[in-house]
Amino acid sequence: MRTVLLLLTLTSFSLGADALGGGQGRVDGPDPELLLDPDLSAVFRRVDPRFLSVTIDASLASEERFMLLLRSQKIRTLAKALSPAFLRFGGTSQDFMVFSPRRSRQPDAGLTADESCGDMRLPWWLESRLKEDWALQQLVLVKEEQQRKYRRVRFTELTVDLLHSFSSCSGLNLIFGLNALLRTDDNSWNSSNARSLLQYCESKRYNMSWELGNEPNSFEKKAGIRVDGYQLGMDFAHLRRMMSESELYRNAGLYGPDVGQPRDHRVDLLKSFLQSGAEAVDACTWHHYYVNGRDTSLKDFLDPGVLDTLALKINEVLKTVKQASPGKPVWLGETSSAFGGGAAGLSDAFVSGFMWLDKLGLGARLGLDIMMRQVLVGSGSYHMIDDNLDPLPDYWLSVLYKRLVGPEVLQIQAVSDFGQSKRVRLYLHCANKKSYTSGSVVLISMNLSKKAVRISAPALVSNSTVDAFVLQSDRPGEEGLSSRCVKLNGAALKMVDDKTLPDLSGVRLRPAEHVQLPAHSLAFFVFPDAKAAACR
Ligand SMILES: *[C@@H]1O[C@H](CO)[C@@H](O)[C@H](O)[C@H]1NC(C)=O
Ligand SMILES: *[C@@H]1O[C@H](CO)[C@@H](O)[C@H](O)[C@H]1NC(C)=O
Ligand SMILES: *[C@@H]1O[C@H](CO)[C@@H](O)[C@H](O)[C@H]1NC(C)=O
Ligand SMILES: CC(=O)N[C@H]1CO[C@H](CO)[C@@H](O)[C@@H]1O
Repeated sequence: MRTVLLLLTLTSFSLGADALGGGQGRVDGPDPELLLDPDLSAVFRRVDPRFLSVTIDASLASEERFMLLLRSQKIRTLAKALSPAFLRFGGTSQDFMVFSPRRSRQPDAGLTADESCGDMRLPWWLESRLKEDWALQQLVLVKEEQQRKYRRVRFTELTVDLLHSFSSCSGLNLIFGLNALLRTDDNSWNSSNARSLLQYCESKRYNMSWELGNEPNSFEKKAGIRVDGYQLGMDFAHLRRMMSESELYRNAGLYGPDVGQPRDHRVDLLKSFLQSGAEAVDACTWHHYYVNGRDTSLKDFLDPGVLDTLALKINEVLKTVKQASPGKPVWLGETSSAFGGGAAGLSDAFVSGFMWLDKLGLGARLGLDIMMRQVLVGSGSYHMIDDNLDPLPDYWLSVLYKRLVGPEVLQIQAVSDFGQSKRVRLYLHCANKKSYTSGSVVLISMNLSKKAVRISAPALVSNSTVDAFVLQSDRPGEEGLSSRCVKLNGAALKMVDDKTLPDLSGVRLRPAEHVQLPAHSLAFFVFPDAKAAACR
């Protein structure tokens, strides 16, 4: 069985709709069809098992005490469920941060990093105080960003200690973004501060990897300093030499240049960076946002045309890297829906999931190896965990993705006779072997439209059970799209307590039943009996 035809029938037929909370009236006339042609015989491409990764914006260290939020029991529970993944600490403020060690180890009540992963965490009163203060701090940060006035931020051992203990206790691999705007008189990178940070981290045996500079294409706008790509590549080579002198960091990862998405002169910057820096980096990183958070709308978030713009950007970056440095992995080093901190009411709402899930599907299929989501927690409204440290819809979507989706991407073609398939978006992977037996596949699907869709997949479904995981807003209609609460198969998702996630199991549909994709929904359909040769 090399290729199996799947039949997607788009109707309002409502069998199974109760279980999934969908279901609309019947319509007359012939049903439009979408024919799917998956290739289950071979792996099309393979991504890193940490494909879905996350970031924490360096602005969390704008006052060092906010880093203590990373000791919250709730954040640790939530982060652990995303392992394996990278945790990137970086962003605009990284290029204004200077390591200023305290050296002395005076115990400053509450202001020390716990090295163990045990139960002792942040006292509740301190957590609630920090959450309140952080909400105010964000207003200050937004203002600074608007005026492009960035303060130099000094950080001590505490920031790295907390980052390291948070990431290692949660099973995440830490990437620390170094300041590239410390320059010498001849405009090369002044590495002396980074050297002292690396020495400290080595003395603590912290296993971590590194980056240098964030969005160098806008250094001039942010700091009045112009650094061309070729010089930046030389700076990376310098950092790589420094790392190779360290026993611990000799084989550690170095990623860059974290350039903004292709536009204006950015591709030239990337090209000249690769001339001098390609050999120094283990992966070439760039950033992507679909829209500007200040002037976007609900319509953009559901617009297949907007989602499709990502493919052009990915292909342009892949082509550039392939020419200069064939075989070099390409990563999205920072990415989300809307730049400028996100769009409140959209980036933090159910509707954000369409951009996030489509990005995960498209990125894996087109050739990216890692995607780092801006942000896990902290700045802006594109966070996965809100300011009260409660998970938002994109968090739940990410946890399900981690549990269900394996790194093997399979090919799936869609042929329609009605030319409207852009609003139903589909991707196919092997199912995650930690959750399902080998041979299982998972269909990732989205319906951006208002009406319900029936998926009838004879070859896979009629002889196989299906585990359905359908995510919908807790409220119907347009209004539901901006909800911050999401339902899985009809039940609202909520932590049981600070240490426990809710049950995230699917609805098992019997063979021969049809699976259903309600309006405005995101879904994973796992076919445990698919016996896909590619997934054995
Ligand atoms: C160190 O971190 C890297 C990822 O950054 C990981 O692959 C490796 O297994 C880690 N090594 C140890 C000894 O934990
Ligand atoms: C680099 O920075 C350090 C610390 O600010 C300073 O002492 C040193 O002179 C600088 N080196 C160069 C070459 O500019
Ligand atoms: C599905 O099951 C039917 C009846 O058991 C069988 O005739 C058919 O060949 C099976 N199809 C596939 C694709 O395995
Ligand atoms: C299908 C689609 O494009 N999304 C669909 C989801 O709901 C209804 C189903 O037909 C369609 O009109 C939309 O096209």
